[in-house]
Amino acid sequence: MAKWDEESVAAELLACEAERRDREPFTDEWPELDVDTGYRIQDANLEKRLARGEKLLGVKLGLTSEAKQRRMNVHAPFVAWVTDDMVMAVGDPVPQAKLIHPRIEPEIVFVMKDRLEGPGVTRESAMAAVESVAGGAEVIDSRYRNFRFRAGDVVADNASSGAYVVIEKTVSPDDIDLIAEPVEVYVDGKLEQTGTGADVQGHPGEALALAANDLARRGLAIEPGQVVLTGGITDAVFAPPGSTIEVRFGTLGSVTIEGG
Ligand code: 0L1
Ligand code: MG
Repeated sequence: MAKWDEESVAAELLACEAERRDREPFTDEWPELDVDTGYRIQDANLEKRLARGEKLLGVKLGLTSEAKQRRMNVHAPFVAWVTDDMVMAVGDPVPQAKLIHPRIEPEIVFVMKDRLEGPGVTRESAMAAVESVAGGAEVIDSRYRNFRFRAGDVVADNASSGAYVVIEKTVSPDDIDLIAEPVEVYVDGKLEQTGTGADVQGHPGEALALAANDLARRGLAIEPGQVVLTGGITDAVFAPPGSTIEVRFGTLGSVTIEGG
């Protein structure tokens, strides 16, 4: 008999998060934990987050860039949830007390004007539903030791969610070249990562379309007012206590995050 099932994996992931405890991936012991099973676990834990009072704010994509896929050795993008419990204000340090081994990655963020429901969403129809664009940074964390996981594990773990910050400056989607938009990530003043919006599926709007089409497989949609984090543009950098991480976009502004 398998040691793990959907209910016990869901409970263990929330316990690891609460106790700041990492573990080996479930797929080592339960290889049947595939992406579809991972989504059922992810959704079950979203229900638990909402039942304990968190508010659903939107969607985040994972592994939409080649840099992230290569680093994590998982070669398909996926979607997950963001809640108000994950929000950082500009100027907030990394919430080390809540996280196990935080890493920071730059993200292009959309705020939605219209409901976006797949299937059949294209980059163009996705972008037509966007109210505004902002730069941001995600502080990812993983309940898996050394961020070692397979696709089903990381989908179940809400795509390594931790925290995120959105830079206050917003632009209309018509006023920015999202393919060319550059970003640099500095660690303690040293340039560590560079990328452009094109690194996210060729255009972050492709990632948005992908999210809507993927959610439709579960009968879900992206709602007006929700945020969408389109996925790390570059590989993530570690953010230990004492470090200073700066994410600097070309036109979308910059944010400095202290490791705490
Ligand atoms: O731990 C990870 O890197 C998986 C989540 C990926 C998040 C992203 O690509 O934005
Ligand atoms: Mg991310």
